[in-house]
Amino acid sequence: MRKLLASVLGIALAAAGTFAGEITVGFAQLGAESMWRTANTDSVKGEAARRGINLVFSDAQQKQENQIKAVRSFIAQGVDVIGLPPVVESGWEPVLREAQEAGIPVILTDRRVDTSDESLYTAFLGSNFITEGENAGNWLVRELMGRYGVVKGEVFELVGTVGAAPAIDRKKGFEAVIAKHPNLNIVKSQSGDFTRAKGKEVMEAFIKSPEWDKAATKIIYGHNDDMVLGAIQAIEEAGINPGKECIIIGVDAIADAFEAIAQGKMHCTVECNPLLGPQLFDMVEAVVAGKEVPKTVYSIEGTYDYYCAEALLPWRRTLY
Ligand code: GYE
Repeated sequence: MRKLLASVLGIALAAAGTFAGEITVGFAQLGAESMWRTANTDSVKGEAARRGINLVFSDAQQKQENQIKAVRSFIAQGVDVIGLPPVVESGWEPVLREAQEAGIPVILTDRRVDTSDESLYTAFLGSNFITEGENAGNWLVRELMGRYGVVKGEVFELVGTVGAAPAIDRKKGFEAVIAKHPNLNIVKSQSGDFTRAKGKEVMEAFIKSPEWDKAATKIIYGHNDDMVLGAIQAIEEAGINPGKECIIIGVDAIADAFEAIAQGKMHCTVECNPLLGPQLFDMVEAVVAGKEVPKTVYSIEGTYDYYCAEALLPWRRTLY
């Protein structure tokens, strides 16, 4: 009955073209670990406010248990829709089932969950992280060919949060590309948990490793720009010139990465779009109105390097 009323009301409101004050969305944000995340939070909060949607927002500080608690409290409050960017891929089935039993649709944003039961969520909205990893790998192969005429080098990989979809898939996509080149290999790989501070720490350890000394072509591939920017600090503090002595690739395309590239300290960033608010609330309104929504919506994303970073920086500063 509640659902029927909600959908009748939803259709009426949709016909009226406004949901102001009528929809409550619980958004279980995963943390505030990176500039990507801050931009994502601003996009979600800003768009909810613009549409007059009641947003119940929580920040799980990168802990799955906190996110699960937040989802349970949204269920108890009886929100209309839950938005969930799951910090890691596994372990979501019980709480998603609870939401399903309560009749509350869950829209996954940004990161996927690992489940064989797709009925546990309504839709996924975000990036294809495998494609992003491939974009990083393809840029690198072209760069090496252009510079040296051979595809050869040693990769130091700064991995994202262990068990997180973007860490798993950015590695997978990148590895699939470089696997075709026997002289291009990952020689060190460690998690920096998507933060600047940990990226710096991990890079300090990389620089002290025997692999670093042995590497003829030093390549740093970070699963996000924040870790890479932390790594660049470590590299500079060690008296190494990041722009001249390394090849450095990040993911996200935050404005600070464009700036680092423009300054000649970094070489490439693969785009990952955090501005998901408008699409998320389009989907929320459609779901509340009882309309069908696509199961998966991927963002369209590019790759940027030193050919364009400086020219694009002012525009990127207006984005994220
Ligand atoms: O790339 C990283 C953030 O899940 C796509 O999480 C997101 C990633 C993003 O911490 O900066």
